[in-house]
Order: sequence, then C-alpha cells, then structure tokens
Amino acid sequence: MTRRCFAAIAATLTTALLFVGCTPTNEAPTASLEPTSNTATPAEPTKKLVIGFSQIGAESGWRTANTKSIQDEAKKRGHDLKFSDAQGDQENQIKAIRSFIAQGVDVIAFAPVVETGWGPVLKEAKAAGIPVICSDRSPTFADDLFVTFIGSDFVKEGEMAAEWMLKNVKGPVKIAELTGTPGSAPANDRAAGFRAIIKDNPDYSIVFSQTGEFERAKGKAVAEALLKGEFKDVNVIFAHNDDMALGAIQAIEEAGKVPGKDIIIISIDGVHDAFVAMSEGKLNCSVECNPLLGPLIMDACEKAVAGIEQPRRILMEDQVYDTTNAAAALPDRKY
Ligand code: GZL
Repeated sequence: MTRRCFAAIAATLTTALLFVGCTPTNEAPTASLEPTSNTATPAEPTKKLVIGFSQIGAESGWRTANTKSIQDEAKKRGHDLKFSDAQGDQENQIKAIRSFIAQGVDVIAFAPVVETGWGPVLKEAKAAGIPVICSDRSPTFADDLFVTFIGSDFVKEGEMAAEWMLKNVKGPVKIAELTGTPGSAPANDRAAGFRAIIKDNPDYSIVFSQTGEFERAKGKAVAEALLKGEFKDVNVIFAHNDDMALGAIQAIEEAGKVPGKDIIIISIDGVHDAFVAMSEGKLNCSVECNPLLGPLIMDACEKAVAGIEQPRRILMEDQVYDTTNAAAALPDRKY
C-alpha cells in the first residue's frame, strides 16, 4: 500500500472518530431511564469540586431516593458535597445558598421548593461567579440565572395520568385530586397537564382538590376528610405523588372500602411502595418520575465548572406503570 493511500485512510479514520459520541450541544438529550454518566464529560480528568447542594427535605420516598442518588454519585466521583436539607422551607434554602456563596464553593445545585422568589439569591450567586444547576424542579422568571435543569416534564406526567384514566376508566367519573406542595412546579404542572387532557370531556370532572403536601400522612388525612364529606362517592383519586396515594389507600381501607376497585387511584413517581401496591391491585396506575438524577447532576456540575456549554433542560424519560405490568417490573426497580 502506498504511503499516500495509507495516509488518506488514516485521515479518514481519525475524522470519523472525532464525531463519534458527540451530541450537538443545542439539543436537550432525553436522559436514559437509569441515568449513567453517559453524557460526554469534559475531556480533561475532572478536578475534585466543592459542590453546595440545597435539597428540599425528606418529604417522600421519591425525595429520599433522589438524595441518595446525589450523595452516592458525589462520593463516587470524589467531590466534596456540602448538603443542606431545608425541611421544606424556602427561607432555609435561600440561607443555604447564601452560605455556599460565602464559602466560595465551585458550583451550587438546588431543587427549588416553589417556583418563585429566587431572583435575589440567584443574582448573588451569579455576581460571585458561581454557576447554579437546577435539580428536579426549576424556578420561573430566572432563566438567565441557572445553567441547566435536570428532571422530568411534570406537565407530561399529568397528561399521561389523565390519558391512562380516559383509556381505563369509563365515564361518568367524579375525580378527587390530592395536590402537591402549593406553588411547586410539580404540583402546578401535573395539575395543568391532567386538566388539559380532560377539559373537553364532560364525563370526567374534578369535584374536589386539596393539598397533601406530597406527604403520606397528610394524603391520608385529606382522604379521610374526603370519605366523610360531600364527595365521598368519588370514583377516582388523582394524587400528585405516590406517598399521598398510599396514604389515601390506608384511609379507604379504614373506611371499609376496597382501594383500586371501589375507588380507582392514579398517582405519579413510581416508588417501590407504589409498585407493591399496584402488584396488590390497591393502586391502579403510577406514572414514573425518575429520581436517580445523581450522575446527570454531577455531569452538569463538572461541565459548568469547566465552562462547557449544556442544554437548558435535560429531561428524564418517564413510563406509565399499572396493575398489568407492575409486578413484573418490581424486581428490577432501582428505587
Ligand atoms: C418530582 C418531585 C416531587 C415528587 C414528590 O420531581 O419534585 O417532590 O413527585 C416529591 O414525591 O416530594
């Protein structure tokens, strides 16, 4: 083979290799169901970062799994994670972010408990030159104040829940809604998505809506009041998360009714206890909302510090589970 011919083949191969695995930065990749560090990481070995993380709290099984994923991945990569649990209080989150700024951390990540009220503190982080990553939820009116959002499409989850209901529950149907934390992105968007699907169908109406703050005990208390009140004859409970649905299941059983049969229950998250309840026929449907964000959040923190451009939103893929497929999926569930 002549030298020129060999050189031409070598050049072609080199060029081809340069384009393997490069995702155009202008596309928001949909993350895999089981996120790995499968997004491109900075070429040079990542330096050990000091990361300030403000977590909402420990209100649900979802949150617990989310926290574990983030802490485990930071440890695996050798980053110094300064973790703050806000116990559901926005002021605590703002104080934590200010403390991270004062400490001069390399990057800040946080899950905003509600959508508004973040402008001042995020402007302080920007002025300090500290990039901010949004985990799980994002603020509104602050688009230029954070680098990227990693989480699920809550409007789509609400739509998926309603679409499952239209397909599996014959009308006329009276619906009771257990809502998440007032003002939070998942509560606002899941409610909007669900309503968008049923708005033109008079056979499906929401007759009751009350918050259970994403908590099991509060979900049970709201359901107890529902079953004693004017709307005790609802056909469906739509809960914004599994923990409230599981609380409602307890209340329905204690009222002498059969959950999953006397009242159809639809929720969101896909946590382990929901899969058990679906395999027992007590919960009819749960739309998955993958909390295992740790690898993607660490990727985003490393890229932000390295100045590598990122998509504005990195979305998780969510699937619908119900009594027909939950038992088979249960052994392989990761949270
Ligand atoms: C959703 C997350 C919600 C979960 C709840 O991404 O923000 O908060 O649905 C959790 O279980 O409390």
